[in-house]
Amino acid sequence: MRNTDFRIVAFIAALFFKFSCAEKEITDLTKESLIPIPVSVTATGSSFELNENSAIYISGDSEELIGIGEYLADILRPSTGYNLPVNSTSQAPSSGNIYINLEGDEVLLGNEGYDLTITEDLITLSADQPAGLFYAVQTLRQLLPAKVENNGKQEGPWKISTGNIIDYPNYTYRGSMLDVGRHFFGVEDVKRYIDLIAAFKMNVFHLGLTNDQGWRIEIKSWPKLAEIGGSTEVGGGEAGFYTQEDYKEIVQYAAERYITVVPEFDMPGHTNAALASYPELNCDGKARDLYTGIEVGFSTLCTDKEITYEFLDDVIGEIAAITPGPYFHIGGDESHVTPMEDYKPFIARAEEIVHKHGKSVIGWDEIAHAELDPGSIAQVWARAENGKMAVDQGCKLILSPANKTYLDMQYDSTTQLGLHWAAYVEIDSSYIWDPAKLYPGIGKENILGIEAPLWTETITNMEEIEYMVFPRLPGIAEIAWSPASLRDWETYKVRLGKFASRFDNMDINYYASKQIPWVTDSDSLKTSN
Ligand code: TNX
Repeated sequence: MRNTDFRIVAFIAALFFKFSCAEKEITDLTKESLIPIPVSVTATGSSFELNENSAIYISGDSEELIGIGEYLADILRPSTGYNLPVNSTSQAPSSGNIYINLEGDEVLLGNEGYDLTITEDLITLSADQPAGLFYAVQTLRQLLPAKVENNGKQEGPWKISTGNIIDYPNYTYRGSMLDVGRHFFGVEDVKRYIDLIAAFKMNVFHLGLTNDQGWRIEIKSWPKLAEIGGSTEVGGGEAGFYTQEDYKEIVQYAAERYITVVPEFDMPGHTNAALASYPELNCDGKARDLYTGIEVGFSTLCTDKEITYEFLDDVIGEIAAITPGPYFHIGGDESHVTPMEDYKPFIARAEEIVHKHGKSVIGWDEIAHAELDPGSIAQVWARAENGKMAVDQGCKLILSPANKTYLDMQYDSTTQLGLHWAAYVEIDSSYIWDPAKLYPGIGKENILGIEAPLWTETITNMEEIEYMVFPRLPGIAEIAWSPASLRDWETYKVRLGKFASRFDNMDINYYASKQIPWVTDSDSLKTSN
Protein backbone atom coordinates (compact mmCIF):
# COMPACT_ATOMS: atom_id res chain seq x y z
CA MET A 1 0.00 0.00 0.00
CA ARG A 2 1.28 3.46 -0.87
CA ASN A 3 1.92 5.80 1.95
CA THR A 4 -0.97 8.14 1.10
CA ASP A 5 -3.38 5.19 0.72
CA PHE A 6 -2.30 4.03 4.13
CA ARG A 7 -2.94 7.46 5.57
CA ILE A 8 -6.42 7.55 4.04
CA VAL A 9 -7.26 4.10 5.40
CA ALA A 10 -5.93 5.05 8.82
CA PHE A 11 -7.94 8.25 8.74
CA ILE A 12 -11.15 6.41 7.84
CA ALA A 13 -10.44 3.81 10.52
CA ALA A 14 -9.88 6.55 13.08
CA LEU A 15 -13.13 8.23 12.09
CA PHE A 16 -14.97 4.94 12.32
CA PHE A 17 -13.38 4.22 15.66
CA LYS A 18 -14.29 7.65 16.98
CA PHE A 19 -17.84 7.33 15.69
CA SER A 20 -18.41 3.84 17.08
CA CYS A 21 -16.87 4.87 20.41
CA ALA A 22 -19.26 7.78 20.58
CA GLU A 23 -22.10 5.36 19.90
CA LYS A 24 -21.00 3.02 22.64
CA GLU A 25 -19.88 5.67 25.08
CA ILE A 26 -20.73 4.57 28.58
CA THR A 27 -22.29 7.19 30.82
CA ASP A 28 -23.50 7.22 34.38
CA LEU A 29 -26.35 9.56 35.23
CA THR A 30 -25.81 8.90 38.94
CA LYS A 31 -22.37 10.56 38.70
CA GLU A 32 -23.70 13.88 37.39
CA SER A 33 -23.30 16.88 39.70
CA LEU A 34 -26.74 18.16 40.53
CA ILE A 35 -27.67 20.79 43.13
CA PRO A 36 -30.05 20.31 44.90
CA ILE A 37 -29.35 16.57 44.91
CA PRO A 38 -32.44 14.73 43.61
CA VAL A 39 -34.44 12.21 45.61
CA SER A 40 -33.64 9.35 43.25
CA VAL A 41 -31.41 8.87 40.20
CA THR A 42 -31.07 5.69 38.14
CA ALA A 43 -28.67 5.32 35.25
CA THR A 44 -29.09 3.34 32.05
CA GLY A 45 -25.59 3.90 30.69
CA SER A 46 -25.91 5.51 27.28
CA SER A 47 -26.61 9.00 26.03
CA PHE A 48 -29.08 11.25 24.27
CA GLU A 49 -27.78 13.89 21.92
CA LEU A 50 -29.53 17.14 21.15
CA ASN A 51 -29.16 18.08 17.46
CA GLU A 52 -30.05 20.86 15.05
CA ASN A 53 -33.39 19.18 14.28
CA SER A 54 -34.43 18.74 17.90
CA ALA A 55 -37.69 20.35 18.99
CA ILE A 56 -39.57 20.74 22.25
CA TYR A 57 -43.00 19.09 22.23
CA ILE A 58 -45.70 20.01 24.70
CA SER A 59 -48.49 17.57 25.38
CA GLY A 60 -51.70 19.52 24.73
CA ASP A 61 -51.87 23.21 24.07
CA SER A 62 -51.81 24.78 27.52
CA GLU A 63 -50.34 28.30 27.41
CA GLU A 64 -48.59 27.63 30.69
CA LEU A 65 -46.80 24.54 29.41
CA ILE A 66 -45.84 26.32 26.22
CA GLY A 67 -44.36 29.02 28.49
CA ILE A 68 -42.22 26.38 30.21
CA GLY A 69 -41.13 25.03 26.82
CA GLU A 70 -40.17 28.53 25.72
CA TYR A 71 -38.27 29.12 28.97
CA LEU A 72 -36.25 25.97 28.26
CA ALA A 73 -35.74 26.95 24.62
CA ASP A 74 -34.52 30.41 25.70
CA ILE A 75 -31.79 28.76 27.74
CA LEU A 76 -30.76 26.27 25.03
CA ARG A 77 -30.99 28.37 21.86
CA PRO A 78 -28.15 30.90 22.32
CA SER A 79 -25.45 28.35 23.21
CA THR A 80 -26.50 25.48 20.94
CA GLY A 81 -27.47 27.73 18.06
CA TYR A 82 -30.37 25.34 17.36
CA ASN A 83 -33.86 26.58 16.49
CA LEU A 84 -35.62 24.34 19.02
CA PRO A 85 -39.19 25.18 18.04
CA VAL A 86 -41.82 24.65 20.75
CA ASN A 87 -44.74 22.62 19.38
CA SER A 88 -47.97 21.15 20.69
CA THR A 89 -48.56 17.44 20.27
CA SER A 90 -51.07 14.78 21.22
CA GLN A 91 -48.55 11.94 21.43
CA ALA A 92 -44.92 11.26 22.35
CA PRO A 93 -42.70 12.72 19.62
CA SER A 94 -40.15 10.91 17.49
CA SER A 95 -36.47 10.43 18.20
CA GLY A 96 -34.17 13.34 19.08
CA ASN A 97 -36.76 15.54 20.78
CA ILE A 98 -37.77 16.82 24.20
CA TYR A 99 -41.25 15.94 25.44
CA ILE A 100 -43.03 17.85 28.22
CA ASN A 101 -46.25 16.48 29.74
CA LEU A 102 -48.44 16.50 32.82
CA GLU A 103 -48.76 12.76 33.06
CA GLY A 104 -46.57 12.44 36.16
CA ASP A 105 -47.74 10.47 39.19
CA GLU A 106 -49.73 12.81 41.43
CA VAL A 107 -49.23 10.82 44.62
CA LEU A 108 -45.50 10.35 44.17
CA LEU A 109 -44.64 13.78 42.81
CA GLY A 110 -47.06 16.15 44.58
CA ASN A 111 -47.31 19.80 43.56
CA GLU A 112 -43.68 20.40 42.75
CA GLY A 113 -42.15 17.03 41.93
CA TYR A 114 -41.08 15.74 38.54
CA ASP A 115 -40.02 12.65 36.68
CA LEU A 116 -37.23 13.18 34.15
CA THR A 117 -36.57 10.25 31.85
CA ILE A 118 -33.75 10.30 29.33
CA THR A 119 -33.43 7.55 26.75
CA GLU A 120 -31.18 7.48 23.69
CA ASP A 121 -34.20 8.71 21.74
CA LEU A 122 -36.08 11.12 23.90
CA ILE A 123 -35.96 13.40 26.92
CA THR A 124 -39.29 13.29 28.78
CA LEU A 125 -40.22 15.74 31.51
CA SER A 126 -43.34 14.68 33.41
CA ALA A 127 -45.07 16.13 36.43
CA ASP A 128 -48.53 16.39 37.91
CA GLN A 129 -48.36 20.19 38.16
CA PRO A 130 -46.55 22.74 35.96
CA ALA A 131 -44.18 23.78 38.77
CA GLY A 132 -42.73 20.27 38.69
CA LEU A 133 -41.99 20.65 34.99
CA PHE A 134 -40.20 23.90 35.70
CA TYR A 135 -37.96 22.12 38.21
CA ALA A 136 -37.35 19.31 35.72
CA VAL A 137 -36.10 22.00 33.33
CA GLN A 138 -33.65 23.23 35.99
CA THR A 139 -32.32 19.70 36.41
CA LEU A 140 -32.02 19.23 32.67
CA ARG A 141 -29.95 22.44 32.45
CA GLN A 142 -27.48 21.01 34.96
CA LEU A 143 -27.20 17.73 33.02
CA LEU A 144 -26.05 19.51 29.87
CA PRO A 145 -22.45 20.70 29.48
CA ALA A 146 -21.77 23.90 31.49
CA LYS A 147 -21.33 25.93 28.31
CA VAL A 148 -25.06 25.54 27.66
CA GLU A 149 -25.37 28.51 30.03
CA ASN A 150 -23.27 30.70 27.76
CA ASN A 151 -25.01 33.52 25.90
CA GLY A 152 -22.94 33.02 22.78
CA LYS A 153 -22.90 30.06 20.38
CA GLN A 154 -20.75 27.14 21.56
CA GLU A 155 -19.54 23.94 19.93
CA GLY A 156 -21.45 20.74 20.78
CA PRO A 157 -21.88 17.85 21.22
CA TRP A 158 -24.87 18.39 23.53
CA LYS A 159 -25.10 15.01 25.16
CA ILE A 160 -26.96 13.89 28.24
CA SER A 161 -26.54 10.65 30.16
CA THR A 162 -29.56 8.38 30.04
CA GLY A 163 -31.62 7.25 33.02
CA ASN A 164 -34.39 8.42 35.27
CA ILE A 165 -34.73 11.04 37.99
CA ILE A 166 -37.62 11.21 40.42
CA ASP A 167 -37.50 14.31 42.53
CA TYR A 168 -39.62 16.45 44.86
CA PRO A 169 -38.93 18.98 47.63
CA ASN A 170 -38.44 18.38 51.33
CA TYR A 171 -39.81 21.81 52.37
CA THR A 172 -42.58 23.80 50.72
CA TYR A 173 -41.05 27.26 51.35
CA ARG A 174 -37.59 27.70 49.83
CA GLY A 175 -36.60 31.31 49.63
CA SER A 176 -34.15 34.11 49.51
CA MET A 177 -34.55 37.72 50.56
CA LEU A 178 -33.06 40.80 48.95
CA ASP A 179 -32.92 43.97 51.06
CA VAL A 180 -33.46 46.87 48.67
CA GLY A 181 -33.94 49.28 51.59
CA ARG A 182 -30.28 49.76 52.54
CA HIS A 183 -29.15 49.97 48.92
CA PHE A 184 -31.54 50.18 46.02
CA PHE A 185 -31.33 47.71 43.14
CA GLY A 186 -33.21 48.27 39.89
CA VAL A 187 -35.71 45.97 38.20
CA GLU A 188 -33.08 44.34 35.96
CA ASP A 189 -30.91 43.38 38.96
CA VAL A 190 -33.96 42.01 40.74
CA LYS A 191 -34.84 39.90 37.70
CA ARG A 192 -31.34 38.47 37.60
CA TYR A 193 -31.59 37.67 41.30
CA ILE A 194 -34.86 35.84 40.62
CA ASP A 195 -33.29 33.92 37.73
CA LEU A 196 -30.39 32.84 39.93
CA ILE A 197 -32.54 31.54 42.78
CA ALA A 198 -34.91 29.84 40.32
CA ALA A 199 -31.97 27.85 38.93
CA PHE A 200 -31.68 26.12 42.32
CA LYS A 201 -35.41 25.41 42.66
CA MET A 202 -36.20 28.11 45.19
CA ASN A 203 -39.82 29.22 45.10
CA VAL A 204 -40.01 32.36 47.23
CA PHE A 205 -38.48 35.79 46.64
CA HIS A 206 -38.81 37.94 49.75
CA LEU A 207 -38.36 41.59 48.85
CA GLY A 208 -37.41 43.85 51.76
CA LEU A 209 -39.07 47.04 50.49
CA THR A 210 -38.65 49.43 53.40
CA ASN A 211 -36.09 50.23 56.03
CA ASP A 212 -34.61 53.15 57.96
CA GLN A 213 -32.52 54.11 54.95
CA GLY A 214 -35.12 53.87 52.24
CA TRP A 215 -38.74 53.40 51.20
CA ARG A 216 -38.66 51.61 47.87
CA ILE A 217 -42.15 51.44 46.46
CA GLU A 218 -44.70 53.95 45.24
CA ILE A 219 -47.75 54.22 47.50
CA LYS A 220 -50.34 56.24 45.63
CA SER A 221 -52.19 57.47 48.72
CA TRP A 222 -48.94 58.47 50.49
CA PRO A 223 -46.76 59.73 47.63
CA LYS A 224 -44.01 61.29 49.75
CA LEU A 225 -42.94 57.86 51.02
CA ALA A 226 -41.25 57.11 47.72
CA GLU A 227 -40.45 60.72 46.79
CA ILE A 228 -38.69 61.55 50.04
CA GLY A 229 -38.13 58.16 51.66
CA GLY A 230 -36.86 56.67 48.40
CA SER A 231 -34.40 59.44 47.66
CA THR A 232 -31.35 58.13 49.46
CA GLU A 233 -29.59 55.00 50.75
CA VAL A 234 -26.70 53.88 52.96
CA GLY A 235 -23.71 56.10 52.31
CA GLY A 236 -25.93 58.92 51.02
CA GLY A 237 -25.99 57.98 47.35
CA GLU A 238 -28.95 58.77 45.15
CA ALA A 239 -31.28 55.78 45.33
CA GLY A 240 -34.78 55.22 44.00
CA PHE A 241 -37.96 53.21 44.27
CA TYR A 242 -40.17 50.89 42.23
CA THR A 243 -43.36 52.22 40.73
CA GLN A 244 -46.30 49.89 41.25
CA GLU A 245 -45.93 49.00 37.56
CA ASP A 246 -42.30 47.98 38.22
CA TYR A 247 -43.44 45.86 41.14
CA LYS A 248 -46.09 44.15 39.00
CA GLU A 249 -43.40 43.41 36.44
CA ILE A 250 -41.22 41.82 39.14
CA VAL A 251 -44.15 39.78 40.45
CA GLN A 252 -45.00 38.58 36.94
CA TYR A 253 -41.39 37.71 36.14
CA ALA A 254 -41.17 35.71 39.38
CA ALA A 255 -44.49 33.96 38.73
CA GLU A 256 -43.24 32.80 35.35
CA ARG A 257 -40.45 31.10 37.30
CA TYR A 258 -42.82 29.57 39.88
CA ILE A 259 -41.62 32.02 42.48
CA THR A 260 -43.94 33.75 44.93
CA VAL A 261 -43.01 37.31 45.88
CA VAL A 262 -43.31 38.13 49.59
CA PRO A 263 -43.26 41.92 50.08
CA GLU A 264 -41.89 43.14 53.40
CA PHE A 265 -42.78 46.43 55.05
CA ASP A 266 -40.76 46.43 58.23
CA MET A 267 -42.64 47.90 61.22
CA PRO A 268 -42.93 49.38 63.81
CA GLY A 269 -39.12 49.74 63.85
CA HIS A 270 -36.84 50.16 60.81
CA THR A 271 -39.21 52.94 59.69
CA ASN A 272 -37.06 56.07 59.63
CA ALA A 273 -37.61 56.59 55.88
CA ALA A 274 -41.39 56.74 56.47
CA LEU A 275 -40.92 58.91 59.56
CA ALA A 276 -38.84 61.33 57.48
CA SER A 277 -41.50 61.47 54.76
CA TYR A 278 -44.57 62.17 56.94
CA PRO A 279 -44.24 64.11 60.24
CA GLU A 280 -47.63 62.88 61.44
CA LEU A 281 -46.32 59.32 61.78
CA ASN A 282 -44.06 60.49 64.63
CA CYS A 283 -45.42 60.80 68.19
CA ASP A 284 -43.99 64.33 68.40
CA GLY A 285 -45.38 65.25 64.98
CA LYS A 286 -41.92 66.18 63.70
CA ALA A 287 -40.39 64.64 60.60
CA ARG A 288 -37.12 62.78 61.16
CA ASP A 289 -34.02 63.47 59.06
CA LEU A 290 -33.26 60.98 56.31
CA TYR A 291 -30.80 58.37 57.56
CA THR A 292 -27.85 56.95 55.64
CA GLY A 293 -25.92 55.10 58.36
CA ILE A 294 -26.16 51.44 59.33
CA GLU A 295 -27.33 51.47 62.94
CA VAL A 296 -30.51 49.55 63.76
CA GLY A 297 -33.25 49.77 66.37
CA PHE A 298 -33.65 53.55 66.80
CA SER A 299 -36.91 54.25 64.94
CA THR A 300 -40.55 53.45 65.63
CA LEU A 301 -43.94 54.29 64.24
CA CYS A 302 -46.16 56.00 66.81
CA THR A 303 -48.14 53.00 68.00
CA ASP A 304 -50.85 54.92 69.85
CA LYS A 305 -51.85 57.29 67.04
CA GLU A 306 -54.82 56.27 64.91
CA ILE A 307 -53.19 57.71 61.78
CA THR A 308 -50.54 54.99 62.07
CA TYR A 309 -53.19 52.34 61.45
CA GLU A 310 -54.76 54.33 58.61
CA PHE A 311 -51.27 54.44 57.11
CA LEU A 312 -50.88 50.66 57.52
CA ASP A 313 -54.28 50.04 56.01
CA ASP A 314 -53.45 52.14 52.94
CA VAL A 315 -49.95 50.73 52.41
CA ILE A 316 -50.95 47.10 52.99
CA GLY A 317 -54.13 47.55 50.94
CA GLU A 318 -52.35 49.00 47.89
CA ILE A 319 -49.59 46.38 47.86
CA ALA A 320 -51.76 43.38 48.80
CA ALA A 321 -53.95 44.26 45.79
CA ILE A 322 -51.01 43.74 43.41
CA THR A 323 -49.46 40.78 45.23
CA PRO A 324 -50.92 37.44 44.11
CA GLY A 325 -49.00 35.40 46.72
CA PRO A 326 -50.64 34.53 50.07
CA TYR A 327 -48.11 36.27 52.36
CA PHE A 328 -47.44 39.76 53.62
CA HIS A 329 -44.28 40.29 55.71
CA ILE A 330 -44.63 42.88 58.47
CA GLY A 331 -41.03 42.75 59.74
CA GLY A 332 -41.35 43.35 63.48
CA ASP A 333 -37.61 42.91 64.22
CA GLU A 334 -35.32 45.01 66.37
CA SER A 335 -37.98 47.46 67.54
CA HIS A 336 -35.73 48.44 70.41
CA VAL A 337 -37.41 51.81 71.06
CA THR A 338 -40.98 50.48 71.02
CA PRO A 339 -41.98 49.48 74.58
CA MET A 340 -43.17 45.85 74.71
CA GLU A 341 -46.60 46.93 75.98
CA ASP A 342 -47.00 48.96 72.76
CA TYR A 343 -45.31 46.45 70.48
CA LYS A 344 -47.69 43.58 71.24
CA PRO A 345 -50.98 45.34 70.41
CA PHE A 346 -49.34 46.97 67.41
CA ILE A 347 -48.43 43.57 65.92
CA ALA A 348 -51.94 42.28 66.66
CA ARG A 349 -53.48 45.23 64.78
CA ALA A 350 -51.06 44.91 61.89
CA GLU A 351 -52.03 41.24 61.64
CA GLU A 352 -55.70 42.20 61.58
CA ILE A 353 -55.10 44.68 58.74
CA VAL A 354 -53.12 42.10 56.75
CA HIS A 355 -56.03 39.68 57.16
CA LYS A 356 -58.51 42.34 56.08
CA HIS A 357 -56.59 42.52 52.81
CA GLY A 358 -56.68 38.77 52.33
CA LYS A 359 -53.12 37.81 53.23
CA SER A 360 -51.33 35.83 55.94
CA VAL A 361 -48.66 37.40 58.13
CA ILE A 362 -44.99 36.57 58.14
CA GLY A 363 -42.83 38.41 60.67
CA TRP A 364 -39.35 38.09 62.16
CA ASP A 365 -39.21 35.94 65.29
CA GLU A 366 -39.88 38.83 67.70
CA ILE A 367 -43.54 38.88 66.59
CA ALA A 368 -44.03 35.75 68.72
CA HIS A 369 -44.20 38.06 71.75
CA ALA A 370 -47.59 39.20 70.47
CA GLU A 371 -50.72 37.10 70.37
CA LEU A 372 -50.67 35.56 66.90
CA ASP A 373 -53.19 33.90 64.68
CA PRO A 374 -52.07 30.27 64.18
CA GLY A 375 -51.97 30.96 60.43
CA SER A 376 -49.18 33.52 60.96
CA ILE A 377 -45.58 32.54 60.38
CA ALA A 378 -42.51 33.48 62.41
CA GLN A 379 -39.19 33.75 60.63
CA VAL A 380 -36.51 32.69 63.09
CA TRP A 381 -33.27 34.59 62.59
CA ALA A 382 -31.97 35.11 66.09
CA ARG A 383 -33.82 33.47 68.97
CA ALA A 384 -34.94 29.87 69.12
CA GLU A 385 -37.09 30.70 72.15
CA ASN A 386 -39.12 33.11 70.01
CA GLY A 387 -39.56 30.32 67.49
CA LYS A 388 -40.75 28.03 70.27
CA MET A 389 -43.21 30.70 71.47
CA ALA A 390 -44.63 30.92 67.94
CA VAL A 391 -44.92 27.12 67.70
CA ASP A 392 -46.71 27.09 71.05
CA GLN A 393 -49.27 29.45 69.48
CA GLY A 394 -49.78 26.98 66.65
CA CYS A 395 -47.70 28.93 64.10
CA LYS A 396 -45.30 27.53 61.54
CA LEU A 397 -41.73 28.73 61.16
CA ILE A 398 -39.37 29.79 58.42
CA LEU A 399 -35.79 29.16 59.48
CA SER A 400 -33.17 31.78 58.64
CA PRO A 401 -30.53 31.28 61.33
CA ALA A 402 -28.14 34.21 60.88
CA ASN A 403 -24.99 32.17 61.54
CA LYS A 404 -25.90 29.74 58.73
CA THR A 405 -28.15 31.41 56.17
CA TYR A 406 -27.33 35.13 56.28
CA LEU A 407 -25.75 35.86 52.93
CA ASP A 408 -24.36 39.17 54.18
CA MET A 409 -22.13 37.43 56.72
CA GLN A 410 -18.46 37.53 55.72
CA TYR A 411 -16.87 34.25 54.69
CA ASP A 412 -13.83 34.88 56.86
CA SER A 413 -11.88 37.78 58.34
CA THR A 414 -10.43 38.69 54.93
CA THR A 415 -13.79 39.20 53.20
CA GLN A 416 -14.09 42.85 52.16
CA LEU A 417 -17.89 43.03 51.92
CA GLY A 418 -20.47 42.11 54.51
CA LEU A 419 -20.73 42.02 58.28
CA HIS A 420 -19.80 39.40 60.85
CA TRP A 421 -21.94 40.07 63.90
CA ALA A 422 -23.47 36.56 63.77
CA ALA A 423 -20.39 34.65 62.59
CA TYR A 424 -17.97 34.24 59.74
CA VAL A 425 -19.89 31.86 57.51
CA GLU A 426 -17.76 29.71 55.23
CA ILE A 427 -19.38 27.29 52.80
CA ASP A 428 -19.20 24.32 55.17
CA SER A 429 -20.89 26.08 58.07
CA SER A 430 -23.71 27.34 55.88
CA TYR A 431 -24.23 23.80 54.51
CA ILE A 432 -23.74 21.49 57.49
CA TRP A 433 -26.97 21.73 59.46
CA ASP A 434 -30.38 20.16 59.48
CA PRO A 435 -33.39 22.46 59.97
CA ALA A 436 -35.35 19.71 61.72
CA LYS A 437 -32.58 19.26 64.31
CA LEU A 438 -31.39 22.81 64.80
CA TYR A 439 -33.51 23.80 67.79
CA PRO A 440 -34.76 21.66 70.65
CA GLY A 441 -38.54 21.30 70.58
CA ILE A 442 -38.80 22.42 66.95
CA GLY A 443 -39.27 19.58 64.46
CA LYS A 444 -39.89 19.25 60.76
CA GLU A 445 -43.65 19.43 61.32
CA ASN A 446 -43.24 23.01 62.62
CA ILE A 447 -41.11 24.20 59.72
CA LEU A 448 -42.64 25.63 56.58
CA GLY A 449 -39.24 26.14 55.04
CA ILE A 450 -35.87 27.84 54.83
CA GLU A 451 -34.83 31.28 53.66
CA ALA A 452 -31.45 32.88 53.00
CA PRO A 453 -31.60 36.69 53.38
CA LEU A 454 -29.18 39.14 51.81
CA TRP A 455 -28.99 42.35 53.82
CA THR A 456 -27.31 45.10 51.86
CA GLU A 457 -25.76 47.61 54.24
CA THR A 458 -22.39 46.94 52.55
CA ILE A 459 -23.58 45.71 49.15
CA THR A 460 -23.92 48.26 46.38
CA ASN A 461 -24.15 46.46 43.02
CA MET A 462 -24.97 43.15 41.32
CA GLU A 463 -21.38 41.96 41.28
CA GLU A 464 -21.21 42.35 45.05
CA ILE A 465 -24.58 40.66 45.46
CA GLU A 466 -23.33 37.64 43.50
CA TYR A 467 -20.10 37.45 45.48
CA MET A 468 -22.00 37.11 48.76
CA VAL A 469 -24.79 34.89 47.43
CA PHE A 470 -22.57 32.43 45.52
CA PRO A 471 -21.69 29.81 46.36
CA ARG A 472 -23.66 29.71 49.62
CA LEU A 473 -27.15 29.94 48.12
CA PRO A 474 -27.03 26.60 46.23
CA GLY A 475 -26.22 24.89 49.55
CA ILE A 476 -29.17 26.52 51.31
CA ALA A 477 -31.37 25.61 48.34
CA GLU A 478 -30.25 21.99 48.75
CA ILE A 479 -31.06 22.04 52.48
CA ALA A 480 -34.56 23.26 51.60
CA TRP A 481 -35.14 20.85 48.69
CA SER A 482 -33.28 17.60 49.33
CA PRO A 483 -33.92 15.00 52.01
CA ALA A 484 -31.49 15.24 54.94
CA SER A 485 -30.48 11.61 54.38
CA LEU A 486 -28.91 12.50 51.00
CA ARG A 487 -26.98 15.51 52.19
CA ASP A 488 -23.32 15.10 52.96
CA TRP A 489 -20.59 17.78 53.02
CA GLU A 490 -17.82 15.59 51.58
CA THR A 491 -19.80 14.75 48.45
CA TYR A 492 -21.53 18.14 48.29
CA LYS A 493 -18.27 20.04 48.02
CA VAL A 494 -17.22 17.86 45.08
CA ARG A 495 -20.54 18.48 43.34
CA LEU A 496 -20.29 22.20 44.03
CA GLY A 497 -16.72 22.23 42.72
CA LYS A 498 -18.01 21.05 39.36
CA PHE A 499 -20.20 24.15 39.13
CA ALA A 500 -17.20 26.42 38.52
CA SER A 501 -17.61 26.37 34.74
CA ARG A 502 -21.37 26.69 35.04
CA PHE A 503 -20.98 29.80 37.24
CA ASP A 504 -18.42 31.18 34.76
CA ASN A 505 -20.74 30.61 31.82
CA MET A 506 -23.59 32.23 33.76
CA ASP A 507 -21.28 35.18 34.45
CA ILE A 508 -21.71 34.76 38.20
CA ASN A 509 -19.11 36.54 40.27
CA TYR A 510 -18.70 33.85 42.93
CA TYR A 511 -16.40 33.55 45.93
CA ALA A 512 -13.88 30.82 45.07
CA SER A 513 -13.70 29.37 48.58
CA LYS A 514 -10.60 27.29 49.30
CA GLN A 515 -12.84 24.69 50.90
CA ILE A 516 -14.16 23.67 47.49
CA PRO A 517 -12.25 21.55 44.93
CA TRP A 518 -13.19 23.75 41.98
CA VAL A 519 -12.97 22.06 38.59
CA THR A 520 -13.32 24.01 35.38
CA ASP A 521 -14.00 22.42 31.98
CA SER A 522 -10.37 22.79 30.96
CA ASP A 523 -9.26 21.01 34.18
CA SER A 524 -11.53 18.07 33.45
CA LEU A 525 -10.16 17.81 29.90
CA LYS A 526 -6.67 17.73 31.38
CA THR A 527 -7.50 14.90 33.77
CA SER A 528 -9.34 12.79 31.20
CA ASN A 529 -6.49 13.01 28.63
C1 TNX B 1 -30.23 42.06 61.51
S1 TNX B 1 -32.21 40.04 60.65
C2 TNX B 1 -31.34 42.63 60.93
C3 TNX B 1 -31.18 43.50 59.77
C4 TNX B 1 -29.74 43.75 59.45
C5 TNX B 1 -28.98 42.45 59.57
C6 TNX B 1 -27.56 42.56 59.14
C7 TNX B 1 -33.13 41.10 61.04
C8 TNX B 1 -34.50 40.68 61.15
N1 TNX B 1 -32.64 42.33 61.27
O1 TNX B 1 -31.84 44.72 59.99
O2 TNX B 1 -29.67 44.24 58.16
O3 TNX B 1 -29.05 42.01 60.88
O4 TNX B 1 -26.94 41.32 59.11
